[in-house]
Amino acid sequence: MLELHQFRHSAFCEKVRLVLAFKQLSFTPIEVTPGVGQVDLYRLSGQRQVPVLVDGSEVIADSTAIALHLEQKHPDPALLPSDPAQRAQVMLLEDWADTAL
Ligand SMILES: N[C@@H](CCC(=O)N[C@@H](CS)C(=O)NCC(=O)O)C(=O)O
Repeated sequence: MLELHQFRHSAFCEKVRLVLAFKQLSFTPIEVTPGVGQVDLYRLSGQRQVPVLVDGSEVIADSTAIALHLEQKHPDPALLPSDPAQRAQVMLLEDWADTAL
């Protein structure tokens, strides 16, 4: 069972929801209350930002780390091209989108 600790309106959480939908994975959304709810999030993940994915005994913070985790565990359908150069381009574009948009 996957749990996504999120702020519903966060773009980084939407990014993870899009990956989950693309891979047709069901999950339970856990809405984090800004401020006080982040104390529990810190206890869970060692940091205070959403999104955080709980996948069994694994706790993964950061939307890119979550996307890569899901890609590794559920490779089909693939998010990333198999060609290393194209894959690197995708990761560059993703980093640009995360930091510039
Ligand atoms: N690099 C992180 C950024 C996550 C992020 O900035 N989350 C914001 C919500 S959009 C957050 O949790 N802010 C609360 C805080 O910093 O206390 C990712 O990709 O997941």
